[in-house]
Order: sequence, then structure tokens, then C-alpha cells
Amino acid sequence: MSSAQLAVSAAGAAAIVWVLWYFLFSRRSGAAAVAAPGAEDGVQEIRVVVKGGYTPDTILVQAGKPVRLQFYRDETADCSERVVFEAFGINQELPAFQTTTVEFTPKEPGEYPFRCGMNMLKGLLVVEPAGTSRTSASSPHKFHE
Ligand SMILES: [Cu+2]
Repeated sequence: MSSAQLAVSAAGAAAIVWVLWYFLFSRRSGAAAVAAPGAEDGVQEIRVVVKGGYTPDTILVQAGKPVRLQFYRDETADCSERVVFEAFGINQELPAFQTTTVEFTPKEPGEYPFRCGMNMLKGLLVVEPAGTSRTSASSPHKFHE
């Protein structure tokens, strides 16, 4: 390994540590989840429970790969009736006690807030550059029935 490669690896490791710290300790209370691409189609799937907020409220994905969010709305409160991802032109109704799939492919890395129709419930989609490899902090598979 050359010193240039070493420097790149060290920078990568530092970035990963920073991101983990950022998610685990610096945010308001709430869970963060890292999407793991599905085995067959590379879709990054995460299940989000909607009940007085979004759980997890921070979702980490990679750019350039399809994202599939499964919103399960576990309440009838009007507040959470819709979920809005402005950056992706999504304004989706979430029927109570049902799972609603929201799919899109983020092209550019960045932070994309999502929210309810009234801008009260808030979540954050963090899109990392493609090819960032990291072991899932939280496997989405544990949410599967
Ligand atoms: Cu609301």
C-alpha cells in the first residue's frame, strides 16, 4: 500500500467514524438506519414506522441506487396522513395501519429532509456517494415479517 493509498484509507476511516458518531450521538433522540441493498435487485429498503414521528428518523442510503421506503402508519392522527420528500417531488398519502411504499432513486449525495404534510413530523434522508461501503449499523431484515 502506498502512502497515498494509506492516506485515502485513513481519510475514509475517519469519515466513517465521524458519520457514525454524528448519527449515534449528535442528533436528537431517534433512530438511524443504514439501508442494505437487497440481494437480488440492489434496492435499498428500509421500513419506517409512523407514529408521532418517524422511526427511524434518519435513513442512510447510497446515491445512484433505488431506494424503497416502506412506511407503516401505526396511527390515525391527521398529522401523519402524508409524507413529503420535496427534493424528489413526492407527496404520498399514508393510509392508517397500512404499509405504503415510496420509491425513488437519489442521484446526488446530500441531506434530504422529509416531513409530514404540515411540516411537524420530520425525518432526514442522508445520501452518501455511491460505493461507500459500510456494514449496516441496523439490518433492515430484522423488520421483515
Ligand atoms: Cu403533521
